[in-house]
Amino acid sequence: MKIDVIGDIHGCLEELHDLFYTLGYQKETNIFIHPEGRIPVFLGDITDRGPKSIEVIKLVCEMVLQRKKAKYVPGNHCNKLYRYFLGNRVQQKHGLETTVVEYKTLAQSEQEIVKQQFMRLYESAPLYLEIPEVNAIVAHAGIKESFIGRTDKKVKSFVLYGDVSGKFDEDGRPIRGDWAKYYQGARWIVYGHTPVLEPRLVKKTINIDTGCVFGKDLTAFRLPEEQIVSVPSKQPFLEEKFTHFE
Ligand SMILES: [Mn+2]
Repeated sequence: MKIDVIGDIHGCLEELHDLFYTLGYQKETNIFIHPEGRIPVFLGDITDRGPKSIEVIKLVCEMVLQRKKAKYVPGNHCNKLYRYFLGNRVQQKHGLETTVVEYKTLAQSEQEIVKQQFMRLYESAPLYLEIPEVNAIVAHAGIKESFIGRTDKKVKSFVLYGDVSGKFDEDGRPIRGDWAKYYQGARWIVYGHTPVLEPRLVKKTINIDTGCVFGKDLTAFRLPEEQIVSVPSKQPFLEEKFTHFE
């Protein structure tokens, strides 16, 4: 099996289309198919902030659930949207508000379909994916080596929100631990969640959230080729949203 892991989309549907075409996929009855049978893996945070979250939900659901031509793991934004659809009281900020506005413009019957589809996608998704064929693990915010194989609360929080301490810097951004620096494993860990200007490669870990929704790129990581493919964003560039690692 050959895979193309796709970074945080955040409603950037046009850039996702561009990326699929750049990767050699073809559009076939609403979805994208690779002529050599490559499998796209969406690594979470498919909605919020960007212009077309609902369309991205529909495409991902069709590819993953109906046609079984792609895989998906959830991100923290997916978790929050799921809790919104459950009827939980969640704060409509940090991007969820844009998805809710889009959702509310849909006809009632259409809302019901989108909600059911997304909830099914979320409920049927693993917390993270182990893909032995390409010696890789795909987890939204990454995963510590000792967590691999576990799905308890601590691991769930780590793969969704990352290596956070609960402390914040002066700009109100969470202070994050740098788990990748300590990773010693032989398997690839492919993740996103923290926007970086260029894919960040540390040992056998790679962060491919190149901040498409903040105006940089949408990035894929191909395995087993270990190849990075990016397309430029069409969104306004917001430099302050990017994290700079040492
Ligand atoms: Mn995230």
